[in-house]
Formats: sequence, C-alpha cells, structure tokens
Amino acid sequence: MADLKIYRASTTAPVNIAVIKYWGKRDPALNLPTNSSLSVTLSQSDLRTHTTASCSPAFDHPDTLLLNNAPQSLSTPRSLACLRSLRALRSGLEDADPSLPKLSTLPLRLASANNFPTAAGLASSAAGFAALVRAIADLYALRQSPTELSLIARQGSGSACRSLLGGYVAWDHGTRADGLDSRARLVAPKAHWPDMRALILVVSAAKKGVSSTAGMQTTVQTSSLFQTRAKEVVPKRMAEMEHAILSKDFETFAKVTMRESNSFHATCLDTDPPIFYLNDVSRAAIKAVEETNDKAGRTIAAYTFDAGPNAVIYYQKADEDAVLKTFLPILRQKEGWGETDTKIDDPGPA
Ligand code: 2P0
Repeated sequence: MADLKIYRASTTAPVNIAVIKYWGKRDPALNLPTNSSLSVTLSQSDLRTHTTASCSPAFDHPDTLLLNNAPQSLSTPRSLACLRSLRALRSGLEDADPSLPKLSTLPLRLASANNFPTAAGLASSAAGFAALVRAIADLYALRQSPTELSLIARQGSGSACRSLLGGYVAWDHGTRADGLDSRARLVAPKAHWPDMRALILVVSAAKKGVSSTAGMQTTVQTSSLFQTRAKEVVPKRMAEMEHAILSKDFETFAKVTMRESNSFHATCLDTDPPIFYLNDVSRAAIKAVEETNDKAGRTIAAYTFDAGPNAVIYYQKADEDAVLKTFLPILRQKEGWGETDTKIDDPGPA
C-alpha cells in the first residue's frame, strides 16, 4: 500500500522593528542591501506569524500557501528561491542517509496566520518569510543554524533574515556578489537588556500604498540623499547603535533610533515621485514623544516608523508610568486616534 503519511511541523516567528533601517538593494534578485541594518525582535506573544508546513505523497502538486486562510502565490521568484534552497538542503540529507523519507520531492502545504495587520508597515513579510523558512527547516529536520537559515529567509524578504534570531539583531550588508556574507548576526540576546519595552500604536491597519520593494528601488534610482545615507550616515550609526545596545545606553539608543527613522523618511520624501509613509497622526506621535521627553527632562522614549504610519515607541520599564501616563493621554486628545491599539511588549526570545 502506498505511503500516504502526512509530515508536519509548526512554528512561530516574531516581528522585528528596525532601529537602523534597511532601504535600498545592491542586488534586487538576491535581496542584497546597500546598507546594514539593526532591529529589535518583539515578543512572539503579541506580534507574530504562525506557520504550519506539511508534505505528503497524498498531496497533489503544486505547492500551496494559505495566508490568513486566503490562497497566495508561491510561484514568485522569492518564494521559489526559498523553497529551492530548503529542498536542496533536505535532498543533501536524503542522499547522505537513504533511510530518510524523500520529503524533498513531495508537494508542500503551507498555512500561515498573522495576528496583526498584514502589509501595514508592521513587518509582516519579515515574520512571514522567517516563519515559512523555519517551519520547512523543521519539517525537513535541517541542521542549519538560525544565521545560516537567515541567508534563505533574506531571499524571501530582506528584513525576514533578522526575524530568525531573537533579541537585538544586525543584518550585515556583506560585500560578496553571491550574498553569502549578507546575513543576520546576534548583537545581544533579549536577556541582555530585559527592561527594554516597545509600545506599538496602530495608526492604520490599511495595506500600505507603496510596497517596500518598489519604494526602495525608486529611492535608489532617484534620491540624491540616498548615497550619503548608505555610505556615510548608516555605517556610523550602526557602530553607535551596537555600542549603545551593548552598554545599555538608552539615551544614545533613543537618539540614534529617532534620527535614523527621520533620515529614512526624509530619503523617502527625496524620492521621485515622493513616498509618504507618515501621516498627521504619525507626526502627532512624534510630537507626543518630544513632549514626553521634555516633561521628563531626559530622553525616556524613542519613536520609529517603518514603511507605514504606525508608530513604535521604545522605552525602559522604569519609565513605563511616565511614558504611558503622559504619552497616551496626549495622544488620545489628538484627532484621529480612534483606532489606536496599544501593545506593550518586551523583545523576543534570546
Ligand atoms: C527595515 N523596512 O529595516 C525597513 C525599514 C521598511 C522600512 O525592511 O523587498 O519588506 O522584501 O526585501 O524586507 C521593508 O523591506 O523588503 C523593510 P524586501 P522588506 O525593517
């Protein structure tokens, strides 16, 4: 009788929020960035993608993916690159040990669910591709480290490489044409700075107008600020940020985070046609952080925005009352905060 067994593995991957932003590719096919970036991995308890990967001789070809119960294409070059790389690694194991079931040739069924707005600038593609790669790697019993798997996730979506590691994670841009040195690196585990907190303000759950992939390509082609940012501004800030994290220097962490967010959005504005990710509510959040810090007499909160209007506010546990009691009432007075949702989290697993 034919083997109709279903092989299955489930996993979750967290969202990461960059404090040094990835924006611009030196190789769009391989998702190789023009500059390094650095992110804080959020806790999986709130913002995460859950993915189950299954394969079976009972399934029909082709491979399929459901995201939040809706069918998605897996025939994009990025998805195909991830699946090809994972199958090649499994095939290597099967060649070395003929007693292993030949999973690499079986059709895959992938089912993913986000517990946050998809494509609204909350790093859904990062968590999505990280979960996809991790789930299939687990299904195939691959022995690669998270950093090695980050090379595969990067081909799905650049920022996904950072979601395979917890804590404070750098993505080194690398210099090789084949991208083998463009991967995630642990700067510090979550436990290094357990007092760090992130407040997520969902300004809009709508899908963003300009995708990151399209937006950053237009920026590379048209922005005059971009070259200076990639070559001079970001390398200096990467060093400052790593040092701030290692020495738990919140003041520097916060100042670099805010200037970096503003530099990224200035570069978007300098793109032709200009890209607007921030809106009036986002700008009210920036003002509220400034007011919070002014009131405290020191920098206790830092804002950052990705490719969308939603704000992420970093602060330390000791300042939670000051940030929440001062910051949220200020925001609630502003028009447009009706949809505000707050999530307080600590960075993810080490
Ligand atoms: C980041 N973003 O570092 C920056 C900040 C958006 C703003 O990484 O084309 O979705 O799939 O590699 O990873 C968004 O870019 O782009 C992003 P692709 P991705 O988090």
